[in-house]
Amino acid sequence: MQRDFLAIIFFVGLLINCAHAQSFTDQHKKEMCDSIKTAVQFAWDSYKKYAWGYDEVKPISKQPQNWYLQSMLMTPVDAFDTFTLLGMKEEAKEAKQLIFSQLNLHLDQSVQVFEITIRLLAALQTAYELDGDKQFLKLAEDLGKRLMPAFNSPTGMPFRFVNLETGKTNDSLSNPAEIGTLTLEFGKLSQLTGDSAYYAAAKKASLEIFKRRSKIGLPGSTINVITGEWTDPDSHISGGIDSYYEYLYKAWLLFGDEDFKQAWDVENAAVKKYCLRKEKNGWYFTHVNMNTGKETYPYYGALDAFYSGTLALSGDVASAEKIQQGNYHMWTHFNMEPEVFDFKEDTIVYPAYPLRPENLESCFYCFRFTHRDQYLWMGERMVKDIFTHCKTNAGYASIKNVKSLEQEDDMESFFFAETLKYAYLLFAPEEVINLKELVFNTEAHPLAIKK
Ligand code: DMJ
Repeated sequence: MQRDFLAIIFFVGLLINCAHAQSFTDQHKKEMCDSIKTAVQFAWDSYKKYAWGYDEVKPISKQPQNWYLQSMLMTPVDAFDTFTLLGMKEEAKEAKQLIFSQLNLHLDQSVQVFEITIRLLAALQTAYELDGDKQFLKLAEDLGKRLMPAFNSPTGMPFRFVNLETGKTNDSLSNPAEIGTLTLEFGKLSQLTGDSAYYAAAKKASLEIFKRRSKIGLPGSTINVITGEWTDPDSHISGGIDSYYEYLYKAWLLFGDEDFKQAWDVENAAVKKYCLRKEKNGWYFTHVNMNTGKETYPYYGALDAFYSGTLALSGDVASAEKIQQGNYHMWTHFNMEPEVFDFKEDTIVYPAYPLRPENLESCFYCFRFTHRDQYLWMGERMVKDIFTHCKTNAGYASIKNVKSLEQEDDMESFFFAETLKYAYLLFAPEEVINLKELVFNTEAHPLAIKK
């Protein structure tokens, strides 16, 4: 009798579980969207209260902070299109007024070309395409012109830093991501202004990396933009190389440029041949020597998680799903995902979680291309973990250590631009974003595909 009773309880439990795994109701999706909007609102209110006019708010000490000597309004510029897509009109208006009244590009300071391009140049162009106000385009063009001297190297690959007032460049040791992640933004600027020089410079830079791939097809981690020599042969898909791959495919999507499609096909095949590892918890990418293909470290991390999304977008949904399985394991195995982990030992190598978006980004793409509710459940778990562990009295904090869940006094602008945007889009009605009509840059700013 007792055994029958236990069997019934087990069976009912199983049914509830299955139902849970299968259906995610519209009401539930709406609740998720509402809770994400509330989070955006709360984080923005903190910025307004404690850091108005600065780059970012520090969410624990409630202090403002700038990247450089003067503010470049990182948070409001990066966040504007998130407000717009989420239908937060008042917040979009506040950010727009702040940008138009205070964004000053006459800066006699050296800035990082990659970061300023993916966050500001892209965001200003998206703002123009979404909002239609020409002032956004004027700012984007001004910024693009000021960044252009960066490409004045013997190889055409940009220096890492450029002074926005004088055009003086510095730091010749760069990497494929910082060199190859400019094509969408500079290409869009060419489309919007009619000046082809922007796209030509960024395209050349990216293809200079491609040209220098090893015999087995892989790039290294560090390259000298003056000599064109690799100075670090470690090859992987992580930070420093990641968005070089992402932009090969996306430049093809946005501009229909065959050169990029060919480069993507070659690079993606090499990465899958030499770096992909099929493990029991999912698929991961490892680090190898670019010349021999020999494994250096079986390390994978939060940044690497983007590749699943790019593969789904490129049509390889089967691989994307296996990689996303690995991404989710990386998230759930340690409270939240660590920056780097050893996927063979299942141990943490670097324990921080700085509010990164890539895992949610790939979850979004996997959902869009499969419509499997499992990705909504995955996303819900990640979003809830962020809300539970990262919330402070003044926004959302990075995590110093995912084991102890100790917080760190930092809220990067990509939390607004990417993490919260992909989280929202995962649950939102699909009409909000049509993937056939736009391409997200690496900071999640959607750029329109020209018909
Ligand atoms: C963002 O600035 C971009 O996604 C970039 O490509 C990688 N790092 C952050 C988010 O993690």
